[in-house]
Amino acid sequence: MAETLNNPSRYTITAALPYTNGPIHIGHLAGVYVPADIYARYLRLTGKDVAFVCGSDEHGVAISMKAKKEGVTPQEIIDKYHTIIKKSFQDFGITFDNYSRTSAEVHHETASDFFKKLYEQGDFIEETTAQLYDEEAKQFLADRFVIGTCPKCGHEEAYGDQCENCGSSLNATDLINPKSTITGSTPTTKETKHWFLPLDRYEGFLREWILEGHKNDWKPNVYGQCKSWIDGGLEPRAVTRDLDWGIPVPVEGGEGKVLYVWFDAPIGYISSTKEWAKREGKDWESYWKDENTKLVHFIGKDNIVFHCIIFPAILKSHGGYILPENVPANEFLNLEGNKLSTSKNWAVWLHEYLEEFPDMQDVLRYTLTANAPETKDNDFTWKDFQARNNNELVAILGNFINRVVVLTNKYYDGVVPEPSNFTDVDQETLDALKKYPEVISSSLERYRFREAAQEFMNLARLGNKYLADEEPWKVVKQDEQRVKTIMFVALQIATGLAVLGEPFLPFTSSKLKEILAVRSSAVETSWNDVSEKETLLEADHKINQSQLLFRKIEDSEIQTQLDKLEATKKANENENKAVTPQKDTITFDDFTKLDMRVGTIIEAEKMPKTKKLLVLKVDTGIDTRTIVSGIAESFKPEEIIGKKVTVLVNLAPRPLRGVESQGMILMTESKEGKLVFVNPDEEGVDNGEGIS
Ligand code: B3M
Ligand code: ZN
Repeated sequence: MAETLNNPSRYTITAALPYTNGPIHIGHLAGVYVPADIYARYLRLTGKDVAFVCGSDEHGVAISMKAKKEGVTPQEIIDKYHTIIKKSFQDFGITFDNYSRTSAEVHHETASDFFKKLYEQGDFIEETTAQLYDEEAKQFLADRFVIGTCPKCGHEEAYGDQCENCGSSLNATDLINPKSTITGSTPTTKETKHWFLPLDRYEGFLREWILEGHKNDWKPNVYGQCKSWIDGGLEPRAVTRDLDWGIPVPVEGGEGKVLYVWFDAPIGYISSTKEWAKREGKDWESYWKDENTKLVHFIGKDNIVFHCIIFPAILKSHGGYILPENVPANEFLNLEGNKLSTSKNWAVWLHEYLEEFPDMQDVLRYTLTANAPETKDNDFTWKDFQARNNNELVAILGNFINRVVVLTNKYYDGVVPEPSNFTDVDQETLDALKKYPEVISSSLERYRFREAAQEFMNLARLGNKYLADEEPWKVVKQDEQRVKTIMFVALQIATGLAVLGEPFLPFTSSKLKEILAVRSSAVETSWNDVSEKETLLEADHKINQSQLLFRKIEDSEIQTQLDKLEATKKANENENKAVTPQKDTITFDDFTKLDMRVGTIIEAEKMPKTKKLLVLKVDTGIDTRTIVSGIAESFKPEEIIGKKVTVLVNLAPRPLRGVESQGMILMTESKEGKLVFVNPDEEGVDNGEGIS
């Protein structure tokens, strides 16, 4: 029994349900989906019974806001992004057993049933309280409909339910200086009834289960966050909302209200499992109610409170469900030094990557794993992406496989040669190969995916070094028998790489199995076989021709991506550039008082001892007059002589540094902050012409 508990054979693996308010980007992949998929693939390879479930999170304010912004219905938004997200996951090789959506009937039913059960058990507090209200939009403000300063960390853009900066879970009324994100106005309050989950009642349970039970096996960042919430005092949390998008509150008095998205979304894991089990003829309950099943939630750090505190409290309250064994939340991935942002388009979008780098899923997967934000926030850079590809995948793994396959075909027509006596080095190399499954497993089982990927690459390094030291291409001239042994050993490593590489580089592993012609027998070559089987690839087995596993990535391809980001940055800057508010209205008479003429600059020189001023002589058509203009940082005097300009001629003269300025030249500013003339520089416009 103890053994089954520590080493269960059934796993329920969940990956955070992405909001369907935008496509998937590399931050989502690195934080959640790549590690979850590596883990699920690994478990399957070791013969475990796995349900790897996910789906679209289609409720909540994130969706309503996106719909408002695009001027369409929430349904249109979720349909659009659900399709994009589902397809990009598929094309990227994420092997969910089921990808559902929270708008599915099975989910509405499951979530409603959960709510009803807790309601009937008296597990909620029903209370009428004052909630933030936007008078203009005639709407209660919760969650992402309101931002304000986080009372815990001072972050100025905390949401009504959560601060993404410090991870705190908040009530909208906790926010300092709240602002409606719908109208920008400052909310008032209005009374409304809601159901609250009294988290304070779960403190004892949470302390024992997490603080005592998972001190050593949960990641320090996850454990630490949980500890600080529990120690900080848990408070009741509203689990219903006054919104029109979501799952209707299924109890009396709930009309016009919906379930809080974070009440229904985690239940989506259960609904997704139900959907899958029904399709596959399995029993969903064994994946959620059997004490021997291990439940693991893969999430990003901003979701910790919901998965470690709120959802477990709901499961516990309901009764009969298992609790997560682990919640290996990751930190955040940045992009080229800046926070990833869907709204600012600061991202590498998965569906775009797949188009721009076709058949290169594994390269992104590998880069995101090798540089995963496991213990701290990390940065994705295109240069690092290129280096990981060119220096590791191409130069180490690709190079080794290519040498083995090309030489085997060249020397033996692709037939695995019969080895003779193994030297010490051969034996050590074969022994080292046999250790890899355990080494990599040990990292994976502690959720150290970067380390695991590095160990995998070390096996390729071992192969490379072995070939470089043994030099079969040289030895072949003197000792053909010896070369057979060398190639035999190298082919064992290649096969080991094909099997152990599957979780990290599934597309490559599959190609490699094809090259080694072990596609069907590889089913039998399981993870553990790599250490247990005497021989992975028998003599006489015939392999296929080499295929390109990885190609070099050129500097120009990286530059294209950097240029794309640069353009995004520019576009964001322009958008953010504050436009000066319009001045007070003037009458038409006010306007006609301005006498503006076309003029030509005929002389220009710098005003001595100043940085900004030029002294100009301007032919205004009326006269030639002196105008002092603060444009010296944008123009050299000689550049502007002969230029046609617009001049305000009836401005009262004023002395500037002792020179009387008799008018003003109209200027504006370019995007880059350079002054430019408001310029009537057209053929045939005479000086003195009025502007009206
Ligand atoms: N929809 C993901 C997010 O915070 C959120 C996860 C739900 S998991 C149940 O972006
Ligand atoms: Zn905060």
